[in-house]
Amino acid sequence: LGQRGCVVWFTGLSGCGKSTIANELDRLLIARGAASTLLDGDNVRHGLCAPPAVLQGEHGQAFAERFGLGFSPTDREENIRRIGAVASLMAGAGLVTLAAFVSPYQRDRDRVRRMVEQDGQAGDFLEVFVDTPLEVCQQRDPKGLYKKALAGEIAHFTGISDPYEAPERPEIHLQFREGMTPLDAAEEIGQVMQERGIF
Ligand code: GGZ
Repeated sequence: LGQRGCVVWFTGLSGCGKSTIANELDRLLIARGAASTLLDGDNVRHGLCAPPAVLQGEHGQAFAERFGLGFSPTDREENIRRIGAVASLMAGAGLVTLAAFVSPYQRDRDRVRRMVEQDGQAGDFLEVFVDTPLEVCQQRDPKGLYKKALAGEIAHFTGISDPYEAPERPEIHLQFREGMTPLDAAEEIGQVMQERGIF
């Protein structure tokens, strides 16, 4: 490939825009000629972190849900650990690896950072804080999850009944501005990457 990989780690509340921005950045980087790839909740929780197929087949969905990863602190920790390990491998293979997960705990994000930084091949780790106010996320509510969480139908919902630990020192802090598009945000990240000589 002749390109050095890296991990760009997006964190923020459900509905903050991290997945949409990561998708825009992915396209922007590919247009620049980078080999870029994207991991997000939609593809990972149904694949890498889904319950084993054997459980689903033999015992039905309820049983599978019991053994797949949920949203307790330890399940989130394991979810982020697996994703971090995969992201680190991808980056080590030279890919610009974009990962968009709520990842609400600083400790879990720091663990991924160390994993990437200690892997001599993986390259830089950039933490991107998509800092969209809870009220805005709640208003967007694209999947109706906030409504359900507020009605008590979803337990451990980040921002409602579960904590979100804002990054202490993110490389990139995307503060919400009225009228800011996902493309604007992606370009801002692309700019920082260029300045740092990443791509
Ligand atoms: C937070 C939840 C929850 C709970 C389901 N808390 O907007 P979405 O729908 O697409 O993004 C959220 C996604 C979170 O999965 P992650 O793998 O990113 O979480 S973590 O990094 O914390 O492991 C949301 C949906 O799944 N979702 N229940 N209780 N988000």
